[in-house]
Amino acid sequence: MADTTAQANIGVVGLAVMGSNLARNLASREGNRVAVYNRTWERTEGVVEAFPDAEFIPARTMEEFAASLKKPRAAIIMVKAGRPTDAVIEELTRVFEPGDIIVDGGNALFTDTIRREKAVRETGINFVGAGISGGEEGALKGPSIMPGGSAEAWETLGPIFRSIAAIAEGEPCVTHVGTDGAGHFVKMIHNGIEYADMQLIAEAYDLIRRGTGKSPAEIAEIFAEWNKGELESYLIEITAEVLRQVDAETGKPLVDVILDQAGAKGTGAWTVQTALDLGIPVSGIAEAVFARSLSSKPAQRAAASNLPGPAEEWTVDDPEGFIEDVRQALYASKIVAYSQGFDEIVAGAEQYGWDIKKGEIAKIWRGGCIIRAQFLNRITEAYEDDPGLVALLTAPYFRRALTEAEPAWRRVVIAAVQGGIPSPAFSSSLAYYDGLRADRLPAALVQGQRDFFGAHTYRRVDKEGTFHTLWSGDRSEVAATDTH
Ligand code: NBP
Repeated sequence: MADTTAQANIGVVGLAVMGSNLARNLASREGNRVAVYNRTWERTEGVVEAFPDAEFIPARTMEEFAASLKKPRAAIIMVKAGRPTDAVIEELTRVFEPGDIIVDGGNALFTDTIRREKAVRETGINFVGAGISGGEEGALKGPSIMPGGSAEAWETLGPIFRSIAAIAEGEPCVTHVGTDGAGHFVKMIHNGIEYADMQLIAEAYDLIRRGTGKSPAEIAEIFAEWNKGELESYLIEITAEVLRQVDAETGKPLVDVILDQAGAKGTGAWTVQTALDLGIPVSGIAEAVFARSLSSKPAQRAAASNLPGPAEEWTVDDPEGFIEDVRQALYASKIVAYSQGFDEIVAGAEQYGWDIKKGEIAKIWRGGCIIRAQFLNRITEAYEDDPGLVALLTAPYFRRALTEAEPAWRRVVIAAVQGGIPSPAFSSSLAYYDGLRADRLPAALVQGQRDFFGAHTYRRVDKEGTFHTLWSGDRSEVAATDTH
């Protein structure tokens, strides 16, 4: 294909809010020249006119777009996930050549990315699924980028992505995550952890408000204070901002005017669905997804609203002590949520054959993305100290943190139960912690039940083999049979 006009080293297809911001970010970095294409020309024209300094190279057709790109061509697709992505991939494969690179920067399901990579690879073109986190602002100023795909594609894309990624402690928040769907898989887990983190913060706020009677503005100050310590993170920071906000119309705290029905775009549900398939208990993330679902059932909530709760009005005796307990419970539950998320990364990497460096993932989440936090450095250190760590929460730093928080964590869950305050993420995280550290679990009884009704067999603690008991008839005559 003729490329006599080729000048751009990178192209962006799809110029809605994410695509145009990413294109502007790319154009603002030295060494980049950006070609842009959008299905509807008016949108392209609008973006080019609005940002003349970016010196975009606009294209009216895909052929023009391909001709404006230097070889190997590289284009980032930022269109609506799903069929639009497939449509654009089809058009690009028509005008691109072997060795060129198509990047899907949208929020694709990782199994779609695996499918697309396989299909595109057959044409000789590289396909890269890149998770991009940080919303509109991240796209413009520096996102956290989680690219999958081939090592060959990474050679071209690495310097470009490094030029636009967020910088955390001097390092760009991007790394080659692994082949095919690895990048979108890790982005999915990022979003799942984000759901858990947000739900935990919301529960902390609710407990403090209902337990101490403090106003949202007063609780905002508590979060601002917490943001100076080990909980320091973007989500804690914006929580303080949200709680401070006053509704211009009514003068009430805005949080009291917002309808309490949480929405979701689906990536949390994907994380949980995938975890179920992989057999990984991500209970903190699952409870967060379910809590949003429960909130969005107004008819059921109305019907249940007069069911009984605790007889007495619940308040705490020592508000300051309780607030500190909630802080510790939040930190402990957050450690559980991240530990579970990393368990899912390990299981996914094993299932799909990805060599994912866990410490690197924690590093690239330190800036640009929604779960950015100092805390992630501790995760990187834990995996650097012990790459084979079997459960993140057992690393020495987290073990110490959990040991310190454990009594407060229990007090908070007890208080929540007594007060009738729903705290599904706090309590399920504590249940997970207790389950993991238990010497014996009632799973033994479950195995007995399974063997009783379905002859599913069981293993014994005192010898090798699988066994089935003849349960029927006189229970005293049951016999164990070694089925080997
Ligand atoms: P949207 O998801 O709203 O998609 C709009 C873009 O898709 C427009 O450029 C539109 O072109 C194009 N498009 C559609 Br719709 N159907 C098309 C088709 N059949 N062929 C070609 N183009 C088509 O844009 P966005 O909010 O900027 O998000 C872009 C991607 O980034 C999505 O995958 C999203 O999930 C992901 N993402 C978004 C955020 C965020 O905070 N918004 C964060 C992280 C990732 P048109 O102008 O011709 O209609």
